[in-house]
Amino acid sequence: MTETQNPLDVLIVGAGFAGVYGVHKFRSMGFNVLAVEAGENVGGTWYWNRYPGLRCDVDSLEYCFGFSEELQRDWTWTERYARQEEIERYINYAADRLDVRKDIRFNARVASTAFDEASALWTVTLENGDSYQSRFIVMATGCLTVPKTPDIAGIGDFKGELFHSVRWPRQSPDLSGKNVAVIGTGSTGVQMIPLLAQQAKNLVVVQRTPAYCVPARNGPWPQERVEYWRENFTQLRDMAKNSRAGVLHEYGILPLHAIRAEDREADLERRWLKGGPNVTYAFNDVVTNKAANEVVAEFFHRKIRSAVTDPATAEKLIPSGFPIATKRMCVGTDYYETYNRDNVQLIDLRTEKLEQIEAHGIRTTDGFYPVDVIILATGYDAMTGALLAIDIQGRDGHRLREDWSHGPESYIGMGISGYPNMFVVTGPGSPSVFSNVVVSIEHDIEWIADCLAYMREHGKQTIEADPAAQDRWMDHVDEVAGRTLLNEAASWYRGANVAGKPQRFMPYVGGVNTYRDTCRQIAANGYEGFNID
Ligand code: N01
Repeated sequence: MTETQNPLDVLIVGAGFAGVYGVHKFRSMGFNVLAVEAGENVGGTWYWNRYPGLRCDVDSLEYCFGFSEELQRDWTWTERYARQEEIERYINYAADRLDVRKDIRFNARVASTAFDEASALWTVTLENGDSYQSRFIVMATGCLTVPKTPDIAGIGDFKGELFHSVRWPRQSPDLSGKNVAVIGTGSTGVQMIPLLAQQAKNLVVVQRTPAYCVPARNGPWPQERVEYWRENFTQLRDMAKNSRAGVLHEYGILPLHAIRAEDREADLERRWLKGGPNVTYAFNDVVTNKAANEVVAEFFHRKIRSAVTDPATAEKLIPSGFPIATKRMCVGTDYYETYNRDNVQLIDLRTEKLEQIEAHGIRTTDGFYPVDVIILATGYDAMTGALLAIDIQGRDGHRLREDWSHGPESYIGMGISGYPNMFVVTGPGSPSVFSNVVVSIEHDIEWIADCLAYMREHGKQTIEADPAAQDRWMDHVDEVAGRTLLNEAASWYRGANVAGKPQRFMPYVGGVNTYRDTCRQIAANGYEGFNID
């Protein structure tokens, strides 16, 4: 590490995609920058998560940095959906090429940050007591960082091995010959279940809410596809930036009613065969119109019934009670087919109650399932978990834990009233998890960089979201979510998966394209909605 100057210009919390790019970007502008990272290496979620089957559910050609022609040109993705190892290798490659490690302190978890009015500096204190002062802080703490551990009766009495997917051991445990249980059937469960079923003697899946899963149809990239992307990367990336989700999905342009029934079915089938989430974009009103939503949901239900041999098991796997695509779609390989295996059992908590975990298994109202290993695929305290894990103290005694006790509030996801000179990357109130998050990360880092340049150029000390602008923005965030069916699901997007967490739809769903235009306009108007001194 290079010697740290005190105070720093910018301190970044986290060294995932956002932290790595942030160090590079701000440093290249002549700022003194340091990133502090809890892990022992770069990667963020791709450093911590390493469970069997983990892949990214965005095409690898799109899930990468776009700011550097060189980085892009010299890297070759091998598969449509990259495995964790490949993404981790990629971010290490980027960190090496950008030479950012010397400005990252690893094994350093931030405990608190506090803003001092008199000096207009932030003090950032690590868990080991070390502290730094910095003019600006950039929270690059990630949306899916803090694991959620379920409060299930008896879990502490279990005598076998217990793993959370987010803290999977580096030395992957050998599950052969063992009775394994997985709790949770979100994206994580869906990815690991088919592989665990191949390894374990028996696999018990504990399902509280069935998942809608699209087939990944993963495979090696054809050489010509890789070359096409290499040659046209800038244009393709620009198209993604100007799209609804920051990804080159095949966005349907017509609503359900404008398409003949037989054409709908044929298009859904074509999209299903192509793989990936495209099937949920067949009509432009899938998440706004109940009738359109039901057509897609029914299509999935038929697919589940045809994939699963036992009709009773198929019924247990069919989601109910929430519109399709209002919880994050899962992308899997042989997920439903896995339930045709003799060594896989499904506990559907809609019909069978989980009574408790005992020393050597799981007891439900229907019986006892002996298990040696329990894997929690129970998700995250998403979007706010990592921020609120830090005691963030702003101006005039503002404390983020208190200010957000009714749910997160921000101005364009990046600024928070009461917290001058603090920026959040992919924060609640921005498209974040409702987009290709790498595209959103790049946007936010670049927007913050422009803002820092503006402050320097104009000799300004502090920038802070105006409370009225923040209120208006949050009303808009609520309003665009309210135009959709998204509030009808108890999803982690709304904080519904964590007991006691205030429920408010957190990502901005007005579109990546619209959001980028808004942020551009705000900057062009001299950072309208921010108070600058
Ligand atoms: O977490 P989840 P995840 N008893 O919250 C269940 C991203 N991701 O880690 O739905 C029993 O989605 C819970 O049930 P319910 C992606 O954005 C991406 O799977 O709350 N069950 C649910 O089934 C994703 O959406 C990739 O009723 C309990 C499951 O656990 C996000 O991360 C890969 C329970 C948790 O599902 C989170 O996914 C993996 C309890 N007490 C993840 N508590 C990529 O491919 C919870 N559950 C990039």
